[in-house]
Amino acid sequence: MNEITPTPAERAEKLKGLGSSRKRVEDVRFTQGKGNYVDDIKLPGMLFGDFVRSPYAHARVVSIDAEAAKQVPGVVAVLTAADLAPLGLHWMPTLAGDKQMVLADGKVLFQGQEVAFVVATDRYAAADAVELVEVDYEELPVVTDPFKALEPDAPVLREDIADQKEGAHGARRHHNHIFTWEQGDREATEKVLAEADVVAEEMIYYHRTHPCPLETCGCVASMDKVNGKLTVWGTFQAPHAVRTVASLISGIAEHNIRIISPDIGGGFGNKVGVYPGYICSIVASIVTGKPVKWVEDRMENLMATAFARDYWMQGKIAATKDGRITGLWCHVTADHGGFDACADPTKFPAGFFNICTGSYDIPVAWLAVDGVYTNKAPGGVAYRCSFRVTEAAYLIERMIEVLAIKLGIDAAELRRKNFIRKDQFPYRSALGWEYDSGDYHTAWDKALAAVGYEDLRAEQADRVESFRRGETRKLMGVGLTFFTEIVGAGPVKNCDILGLGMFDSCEIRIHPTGSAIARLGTISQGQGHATTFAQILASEIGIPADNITIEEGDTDTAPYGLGTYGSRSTPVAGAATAMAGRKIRAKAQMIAAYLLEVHDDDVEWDVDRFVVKGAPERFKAMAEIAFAAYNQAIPGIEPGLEAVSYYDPPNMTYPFGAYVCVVDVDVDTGQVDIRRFYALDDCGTRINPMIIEGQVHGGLTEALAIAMGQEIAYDELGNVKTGTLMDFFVPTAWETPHYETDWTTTPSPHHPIGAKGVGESPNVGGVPCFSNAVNDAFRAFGHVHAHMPHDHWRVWKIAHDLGLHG
Ligand code: MCN
Ligand code: CUM
Repeated sequence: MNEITPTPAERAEKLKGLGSSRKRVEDVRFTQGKGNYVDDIKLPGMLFGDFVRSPYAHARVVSIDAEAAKQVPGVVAVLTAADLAPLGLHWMPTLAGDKQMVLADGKVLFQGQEVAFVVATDRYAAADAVELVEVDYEELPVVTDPFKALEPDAPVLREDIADQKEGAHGARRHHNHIFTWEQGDREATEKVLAEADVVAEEMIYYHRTHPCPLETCGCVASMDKVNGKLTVWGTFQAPHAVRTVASLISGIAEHNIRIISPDIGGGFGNKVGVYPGYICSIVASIVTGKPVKWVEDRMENLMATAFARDYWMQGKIAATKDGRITGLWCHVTADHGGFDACADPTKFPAGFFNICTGSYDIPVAWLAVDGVYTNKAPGGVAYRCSFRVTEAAYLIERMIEVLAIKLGIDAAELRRKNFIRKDQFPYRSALGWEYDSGDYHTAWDKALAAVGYEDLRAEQADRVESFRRGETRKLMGVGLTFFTEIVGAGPVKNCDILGLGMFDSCEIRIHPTGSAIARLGTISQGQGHATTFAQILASEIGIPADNITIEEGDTDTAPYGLGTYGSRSTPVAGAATAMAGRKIRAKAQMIAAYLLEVHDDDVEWDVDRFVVKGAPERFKAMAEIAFAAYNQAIPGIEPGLEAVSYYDPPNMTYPFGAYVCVVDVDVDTGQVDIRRFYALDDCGTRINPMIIEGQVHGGLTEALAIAMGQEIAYDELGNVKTGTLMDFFVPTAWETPHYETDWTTTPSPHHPIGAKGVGESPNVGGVPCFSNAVNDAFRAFGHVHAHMPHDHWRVWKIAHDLGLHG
């Protein structure tokens, strides 16, 4: 038989499908200044909004005098709660089932809270007028400590619900208490703890931090009073959900609302929430009949939009003498700030924190999370976190280290001993998850071999000896982490946001000449969806990725989807893309069979064509099939070649990773040098290795930031001490170390192409790894645990408290 040229492998390579390190198609625009961000949108007659914000963390608003502000030339309106109240818009629902003031209604609950909204013809006029709005405040006692907030005589923060005994997630036991969320078997766990050979206990605090994306949050709202249509361009990570919520809140019919997320300059979870700025801009546009733009500045972003973490986690872990873990107990005090505006699936008020048994086969566990109001900004969850998985991974990966110290067992060995084994998958955890697939031992051994683990420990021991002899002032730390992620929310049966099931979607249209457009319910904020989703399709339908346009973020054109966060795009929308592709292929098969004059079953798929079985020289390539779909009357087949898939995943995906970090710590300055960082990620089938590597680099750098210095800190009066980039650490190329990336591939058994998410993994695994490295450096001197962030001062303090400064 003649050899068919080009070969299937050559044809596959041309497609740039799965596994190709295809260059990011977005970058052609981005690197040439052709990105189109919210602030690039300029409409005729557009007005600008700016907020008057509270300087106090807790105060009564006695009066607001906007007369002087209104005299500023160009000022069109000054909105206060009193103006929004008749519309029922002075409060808005939060994603967590709570409600939040849009503009201060009688009191303020955190510094930076929105008090009044000034609208002017010019951004500068709006800012000038903000200065002239006179607000008379009466200060109230401030609570920034969640434990103090729960004391019996703590000030009442939320007067609107002070007497309400039931919250969105069950009973409230104190006026500042939001919910208690309990999982697992308390009795069995406490019995195991009581009878255990060894119990390690620690209070692990994951400090308050902030995603701080390069582009802050903002929108342009434009109400067209003639056709009754409201269009809002905004930095939205979930445009369809915003449309539905906007319709429900405003009463505007949903078909008359169009939400557009243009290019987004980083989201990291910060752009999931609904902020007062959006509501005020929409109202202002309706009132004035003009488009209204609102874009917050850096300080506003850091002070008032969704923060992350602020979790006080008390952990207890039980084990046998030889290091077999027998139980995990955890109680979390979760500081949610002034309103519970956390972004989690409805049934999970603490997100997927119950993944806190991690990668280990732990027979029993119990977990309770208490949500608490304080005088801090609302939000929570955001920041590359997969719904509190970051906190969960930090807890278990610190607790393993604490246990290893207590047992006197090597921490790598302790992990290996307790890993869920390959043959145990699918594995049901004590706190209720079903892990889809994993091969932890293989990944761990590969990671330890790659870094030369034994040698590192030997070197570390030598270093301690040299230190004791006074030959060096630098200690060496080896940070280990093995994490299991849970991404891809989620099965509609247990995951929804405000009642909207968390499926996702893809709609494909093949053009007559064999190129295509696919639209998805997700929205890229830098993840490279236009590049990678085209690759999934290229492999499914045999059209080169370069000939496929990917479009997201316009609710008038994209199919309904729940958006991009929780690394759900690949697990959910990626699956929808593959499934829609398969529908295209099924129809293409019928067309090909017709053209080849054989039965449907007599043709088979071969990379980019259907071939007659046993006669590969007889084929119809996808381009030819596409044209036929539009030019031939085929009996029993509609013209055209389009498909849509709404995909409800049967389960989440469980990516995992093995990270090792080596640091040198200067005992006298507290300076930590990252000598080496090795990251092995397993995200199942890899769509684009180069993009994965980019995601890992970015996530690790954010992890470095969080672990080593980034913090939203408050003083006792509730003043934000780190509200500018002077104080809030954002690493530059200078601080960022070299990363060594690696992988194993354990496909997800339920995902159509076996892919798991990866976007959040490096942050989930990175934070504990950096932190473990710093803590480990002092282990030889009796040190067990110190709170993050490990800035120079705190590291110096560890050394000081251990008496290492002589
Ligand atoms: N990918 C791949 N192969 C896989 C898994 C993923 O090639 N097996 C690719 C995807 O096709 C996609 C990227 O990696 O191009 C990330 O995919 P995924 O893990 O599905 O995550 P999402 O696309 O849903 O992105 C969300 C995730 C989250 S929740 C945060 S927070 C975060 C992150 O992505 N925010 C980011 N990475 C970010 N990267 C940038 N540049 N900007 C942000 O705001
Ligand atoms: Cu939790 S940050 Mo991401 O889910 O957008």
